Amino acid sequence: MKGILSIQSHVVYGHAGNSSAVFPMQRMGFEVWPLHTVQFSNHTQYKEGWTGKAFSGDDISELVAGIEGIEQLKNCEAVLTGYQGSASQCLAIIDTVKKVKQLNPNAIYICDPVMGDPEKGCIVADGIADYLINDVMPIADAIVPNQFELSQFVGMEINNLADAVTACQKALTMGPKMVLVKHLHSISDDKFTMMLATQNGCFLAQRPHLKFDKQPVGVGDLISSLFTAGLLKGWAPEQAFEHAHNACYAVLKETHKRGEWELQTIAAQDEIVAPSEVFPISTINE
Ligand code: PXL
Repeated sequence: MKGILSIQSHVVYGHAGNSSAVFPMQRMGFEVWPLHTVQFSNHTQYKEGWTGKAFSGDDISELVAGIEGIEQLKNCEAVLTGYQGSASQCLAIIDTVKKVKQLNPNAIYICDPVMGDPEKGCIVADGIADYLINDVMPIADAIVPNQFELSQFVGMEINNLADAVTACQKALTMGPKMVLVKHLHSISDDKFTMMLATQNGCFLAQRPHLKFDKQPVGVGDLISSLFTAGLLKGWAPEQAFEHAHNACYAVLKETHKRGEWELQTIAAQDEIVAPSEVFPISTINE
């Protein structure tokens, strides 16, 4: 049975990491093999804190070896990674991606390089960012960074649209064939902006900024999962990008309407498949 190996965090309560990403991919029709990097009570942005633990790099390798043992790893069509619990897990991910690609040369690797944002309370263990930049992002087919993560990867500041295009083009020379910037905050205050860069050019998607008392968490994990599912449907990257953008907005609208902080992926499930509000993407002419 073919499937998507999704290596991310698990939260018992709410939606972040695999707890944000798995259901949308299932709802879009895919078998998902969730492999958890941490098991926390809730995401790390609750001011009350959280409980739980990170797994080790060996825990990941052991589970992947088990799937290989039942001769299913060759059926892995995509590896998707997000929030990592320890630097040693990055090494296990590199081994996993290599092994999957050996067994299935058509498999793709999508990397959401979660580096953390201490100001927001997104806490990521020390050493992870270095591994992501130097070892993990270069072997990905697609990366899904935010503006900060992209600027760390390519080693340049991003202050406007032209910088963002330059940074994406540089990233395309460093290994990945697709760069989806899940949030470009320096482009506009009143619109939420995402960018896609491939060898076909650069594309922009913009949607209204919904005002939340507290910004929902796990939105990036949702976007990378929707993009992965779209690519596996065989859609062109631009189409997968536009769908991810529209479906993400639909989930945010439902979350906003209900006055919730945790993403309302279950309530918005039909919109994940067929978003009712569509924001056509535009091509950026350089
Ligand atoms: O969405 C990023 C993320 C993933 N997993 C966990 C988190 C966060 C962000 O705070 O806490 C556990």
